[in-house]
Amino acid sequence: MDVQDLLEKLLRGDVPALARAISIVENERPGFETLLSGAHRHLGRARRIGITGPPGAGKSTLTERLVTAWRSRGVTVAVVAVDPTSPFTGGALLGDRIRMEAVALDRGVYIRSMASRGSLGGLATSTREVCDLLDAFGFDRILVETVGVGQSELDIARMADSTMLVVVPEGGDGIQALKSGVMEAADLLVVNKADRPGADRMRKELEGALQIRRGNAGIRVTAHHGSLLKVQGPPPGADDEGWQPPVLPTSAVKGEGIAEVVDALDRHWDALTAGGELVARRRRRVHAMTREVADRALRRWLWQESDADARLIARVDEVMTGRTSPYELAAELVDGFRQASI
Ligand SMILES: Nc1nc2c(ncn2[C@@H]2O[C@H](COP(=O)(O)OP(=O)(O)OP(=O)(O)O)[C@@H](O)[C@H]2O)c(=O)[nH]1
Ligand SMILES: [Mg+2]
Repeated sequence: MDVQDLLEKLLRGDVPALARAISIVENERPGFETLLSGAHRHLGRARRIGITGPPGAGKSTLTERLVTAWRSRGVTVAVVAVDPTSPFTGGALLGDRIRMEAVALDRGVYIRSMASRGSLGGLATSTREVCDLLDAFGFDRILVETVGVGQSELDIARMADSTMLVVVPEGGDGIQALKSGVMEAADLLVVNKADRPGADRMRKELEGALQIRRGNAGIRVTAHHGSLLKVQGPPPGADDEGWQPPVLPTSAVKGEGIAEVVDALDRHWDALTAGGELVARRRRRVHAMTREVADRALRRWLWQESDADARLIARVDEVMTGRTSPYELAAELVDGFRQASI
């Protein structure tokens, strides 16, 4: 398989080539880094949006609504559904839901599921790399949905330009999110299932928490419109980036509050580009990404190409009989390579 040929097809908008490239990257098959390297100078057009939140918060339903809203504005969208807890590529979580809808035959929409299959680079890296291919292909928006509010979801959220945290009125998700630090990474907070009781209380709770975080209570200006809250533009200079995360109520099942989310994402994008934060974020991404690629190359070399594993296997008995510990042995192995590389 000619990687260069595949890349050219992908850049021309060939969907089967895209699907093939994604599976090569996902499975880290030979040539995948050459492919990504070639795609790299075609990146930067797509806006990447991460959607995270506890299981069942309505992320997929919201995603579907956002896709429909963007498509009606002529914007193309790729959706990557990531399940960090599943060792299998799910598909059922999000893919089936959207595939059943009107967007199924729309060439402006592409849907892909991902799961942690024990790749060397880890799920966050693979997800970012699949997003790179979708960006190079030419999608206007890339939505990445991840289930949960833990560290692995956070890692995935960090590769987005805009990160959305979706919570529900019940269960004190807002506070949980705060503790896990996801709220720190959120540019938009969505209280979905606002058709249920408690949405307004949750919204206030989250706004209060955001204000405490910033230490500048009372700045936000908001107004009620029916059952849903409309959020005004952020006051300039409200924080370092000139951006205050809005708290947006939605009812994804009813399709309410969706236009407000689309608007808030556009405003966030404007704030990112106007303040130079987009370049700063993307610079951090390139830094993190290069470290990941180097990490993966080191691990590959250490365990697949060097004789480290053979040397380790030969000495496991020394640990078993108590002559050394795994820590001493690992330090010796690393020291050996360090000496050899100087
Ligand atoms: N009442 C109400 N139910 C909703 C709303 N949005 C989604 N749901 C329902 O909540 C359930 C979960 O929705 P999903 O969109 O699958 O949620 P999710 O966050 O993607 O779920 P996971 O990916 O499994 O974590 C479904 O039964 C939806 O119909 C809403 O706004 N209001
Ligand atoms: Mg889902």
